[in-house]
Amino acid sequence: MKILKAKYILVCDEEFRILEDKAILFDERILKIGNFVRLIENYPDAEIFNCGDCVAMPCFINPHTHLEYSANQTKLIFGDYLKWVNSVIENRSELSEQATQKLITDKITEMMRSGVGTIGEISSFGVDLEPCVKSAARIVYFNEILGTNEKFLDANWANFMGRYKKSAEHASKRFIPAVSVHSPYSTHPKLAKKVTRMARAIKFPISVHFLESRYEKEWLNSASGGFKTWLEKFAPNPKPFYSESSFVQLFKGFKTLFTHCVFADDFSIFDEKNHSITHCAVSNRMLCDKTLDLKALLASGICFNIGTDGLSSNVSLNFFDELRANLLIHTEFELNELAKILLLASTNFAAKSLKISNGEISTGKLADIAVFDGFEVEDKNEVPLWLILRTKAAKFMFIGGELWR
Ligand code: MCF
Ligand code: FE
Repeated sequence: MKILKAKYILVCDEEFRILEDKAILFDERILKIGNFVRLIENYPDAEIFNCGDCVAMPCFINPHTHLEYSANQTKLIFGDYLKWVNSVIENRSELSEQATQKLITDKITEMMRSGVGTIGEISSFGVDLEPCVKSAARIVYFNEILGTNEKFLDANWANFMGRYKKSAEHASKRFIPAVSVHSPYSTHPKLAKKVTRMARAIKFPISVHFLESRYEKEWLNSASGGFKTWLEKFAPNPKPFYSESSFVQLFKGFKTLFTHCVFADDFSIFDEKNHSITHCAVSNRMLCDKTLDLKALLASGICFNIGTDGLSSNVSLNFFDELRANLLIHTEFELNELAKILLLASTNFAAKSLKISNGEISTGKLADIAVFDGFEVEDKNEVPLWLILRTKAAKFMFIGGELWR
């Protein structure tokens, strides 16, 4: 057992409680929260971490990364989705070859140093499997499927199943195999339906990219625009496979993370119980000219979380860089209020989206706890904002109660 004392504990419950000068007793899970001295008296054998000046909170959950694209620096074209996706097709094999095990491991470590304890990795090729399995982080490993040409669907499925089965051999408390349907424009309904049949049996979460660009919206709603000519490269006479709502309907009743949704204008199409939106603010700024309507999303009651996306559409996997970008982009919110919302989305809400019992400092939850350097504040309600503005790295973390530094 361990006891951690902190100046401030951000509980990250729905009320966003902030505890002052309290301590947490935990092993793999959180056992008690209370008075430091009393906990030491009652549990004399516990290992003590007295971080009197520090801030403790649940580790961040980054539900959407593409580690296989970590070698990208300036190869991929930013500024326009169509130019970007063409540059991905041109460079993806070279980039995945350059994504060595060491590079991917270093990127996971970089994320963890910024307080991330759980990573949702979108795996397109499987080269990220070993570093993810070996990592000390909790990983939800989303094997991606895509393909539009009828001729190659069997081959696409076989390739996907090969990767999925390999990942399933490593399933553990820390490593959760799952699936990702790339997007409505890139994935034939025959493949998407097969995946949902599988998901029904295995009950893993699904991740999809959705409504990320104007091109996608135009394609789904009027079968025209830049995507038409682009998709002709892959299959003759392309037609949209879905409408916005028929695509969402495919995942009705399944725990699904819809990444981006920048061009969603009606959040009521989502299933409130099972669906969540993953917001990747920097990636959206890099690839299109609009950001998610966070106010409308909050009003809709659909759960949301914060992702960095990969270095394919970002320049940093440090979670604090992403949080700071969110603070700057979403000028429609009062700053301190937004800081709280962002921390909650990155912990409690993300845990709910992925169905993992962490993301909150409460009895019974997994002891995934990040500890950050403290600072002086007049009022404890300023802690969320200053934490995001001032922090680059965690001091140390516990994942499932095990110390990581
Ligand atoms: O999330 C960003 C932008 N949107 C879509 N896809 C990707 C992103 N970063 C990497 N990707 C990958 C995706 O997994 O790029 C490919 C897919 O394998 C694009 S489709 C040829
Ligand atoms: Fe992505």
